[in-house]
Amino acid sequence: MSTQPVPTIILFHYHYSPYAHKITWYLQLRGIPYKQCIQPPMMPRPDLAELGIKYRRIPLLSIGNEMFCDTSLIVRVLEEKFPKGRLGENGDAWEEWEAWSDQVFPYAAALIPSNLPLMKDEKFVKDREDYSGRSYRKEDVDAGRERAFERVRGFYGHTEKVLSDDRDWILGDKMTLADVEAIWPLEWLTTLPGALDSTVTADTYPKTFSWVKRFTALFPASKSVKIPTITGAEAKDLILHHEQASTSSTSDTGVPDNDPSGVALGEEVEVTPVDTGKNHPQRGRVRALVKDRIIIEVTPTEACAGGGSLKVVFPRKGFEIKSVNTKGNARL
Ligand SMILES: N[C@@H](CCC(=O)N[C@@H](CS)C(=O)NCC(=O)O)C(=O)O
Repeated sequence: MSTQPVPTIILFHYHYSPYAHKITWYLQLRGIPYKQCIQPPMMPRPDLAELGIKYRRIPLLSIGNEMFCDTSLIVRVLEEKFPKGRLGENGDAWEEWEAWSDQVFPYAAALIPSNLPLMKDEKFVKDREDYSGRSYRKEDVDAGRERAFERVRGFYGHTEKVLSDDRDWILGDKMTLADVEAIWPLEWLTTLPGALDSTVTADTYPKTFSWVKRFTALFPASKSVKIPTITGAEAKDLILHHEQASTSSTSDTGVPDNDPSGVALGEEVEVTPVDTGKNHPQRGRVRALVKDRIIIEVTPTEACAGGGSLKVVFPRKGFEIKSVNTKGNARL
């Protein structure tokens, strides 16, 4: 029996996305080889559009010809595909931390100082309003800051309490997936000049700041980490490449009769996140609906020689699936 080659893994991200940090850290901690395709920090993202991807959030991760959306799914898929030495091996306590940091993020993002050059860029402001559905105008950001800060102090207080028995890591002596899941928004804030003030420092939350230091020390200096970077055209070619497509790993097809979505196999649908990025639904044909995943087939705008499509996979949690036809009829 021939050994199946490991399909190429490509991370689509930009360097200052804290959600992307969760995945780059995970990949590096696991020693999983991957390539990266760097994306602009705001829309449009032609590399993704070329692949037929309308979903706007970052990061995305492709494995072979499957594109996985949302970090909750990406982490689960990597844990499944690389089970030996997985970081979530000691039960599912990490899932609480995953939900916790999703809660932290909007408050952390509300602390991006309004005087940063990016926040004065009208294009960025509009882009983030489209993404978040909330105002990024200076006066609104400034007005919401203290309330957000109060919550953020509560989040640092929470980790401080958990670490108060002098444990090194969130679940005890060992660094686990819970640390990766919990740390990314807190670490991000410590790197954003002007986001925090003297109420959140290594003096006020010493255990948390030491934990962040301990965690980031696990990684070599970023300059010495050479992640191969590829262009959008190279990524497209790798994803749609015929042999790669045949190493497909999401073997599920089909839709159970009693699926609550009411959509059928092969039907054209739109998949949309329920929280942010709602203005960018992803279209495709239903290939499978399983307990925790939505798998649709997407045909790129101008496929490479030999044609090809890709499977785009979403978690069910946090996403809505709707038939395009039903939507069409509803509009009549
Ligand atoms: N639930 C999503 C959230 C991802 C997310 O919100 N990412 C931010 C970047 S940290 C984003 O997409 N911002 C808007 C953009 O870059 O288009 C996930 O876990 O992947």
